[in-house]
Amino acid sequence: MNIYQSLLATSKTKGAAYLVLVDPDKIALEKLPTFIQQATTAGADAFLVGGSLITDDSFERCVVSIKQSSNIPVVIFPGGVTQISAKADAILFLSLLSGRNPEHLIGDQVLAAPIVKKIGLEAISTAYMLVESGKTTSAEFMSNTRPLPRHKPDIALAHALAAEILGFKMIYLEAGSGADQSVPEEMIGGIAKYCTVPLIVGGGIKTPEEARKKVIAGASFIVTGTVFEKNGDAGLMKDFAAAIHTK
Ligand code: 1GP
Repeated sequence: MNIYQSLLATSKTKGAAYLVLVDPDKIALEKLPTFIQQATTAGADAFLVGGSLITDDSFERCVVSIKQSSNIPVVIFPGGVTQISAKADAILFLSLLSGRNPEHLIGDQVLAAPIVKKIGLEAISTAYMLVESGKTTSAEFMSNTRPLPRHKPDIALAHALAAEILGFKMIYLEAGSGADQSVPEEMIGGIAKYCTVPLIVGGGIKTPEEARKKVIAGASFIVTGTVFEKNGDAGLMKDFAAAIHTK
C-alpha cells in the first residue's frame, strides 16, 4: 500500500483523518521532537511539512527530525519548488487550481517533476484551492492569485469537478494559514455531494467542534497548524483527534 492508499484507508476507518501541519519557519528545531511525539500520542494520522515563507535551510532537517520522532507518515506540503526531500514519505504535488497564475498552475510543477521522479518520492496530485477567508493570507499574497469567493459554492464546485475530470487524487480546500474564517461547511458539503475526489480542509480551524463540522460536511482530512504553533497543547490535540475521528 502506498501513502495515498494508506491515508484514504485511515480516513475511511476513522471517519476522517487528522493531519498536523509543521511549518519549519514557525517551530524551533529543538522543540520539534516533543511536539511530534505529543501529536503522535494524541492521535494525529500524518504530518504535513511546508510553509509559504521558509527563510533558511531548515526544511530537510525538519523532515528528518519528524521521521526520527514518529512512525506516522510525513508528507510534504510544499510552499515552493525548493521544498522537496527524499527523506519524506510522499509529497502533495499541488497545482493552485483556484488561481490563474500559470507559474503555480503548471510552471512550478515542470520544475519539480524531474526531481520528484529522480528521487522516487511518491507524489499525490492535489488540486489546491484557496478560499476567501476574511483577510489577505500569506498563501494568497505569495501566490499572487485571487481566492474563490467564500459565498459562491457553485464556483468552488465547478473547480472541484474540473479537478476530478483532470484526474487529481485529492482536493485541498484552503482558507490560508491563520485565516480569520475557515472554509464554510456549505462549500465543503456542496463539493462532497457531487465530486468523488477526497477533500482536505484546512486554514483557520481553531476548535475541535469546528473541525468536526467540516468532517460532517464531507471533509476526509482536516489540517491544523496555527492553533498549536504557540505551544503544543497535548490535551487540545487529543480533543481535535477525537472530534475528527467520528468513527
Ligand atoms: C495552512 O491549512 C493549513 O496551509 C493550516 O492552517 O495554520 O490556520 O491551521 P492553520
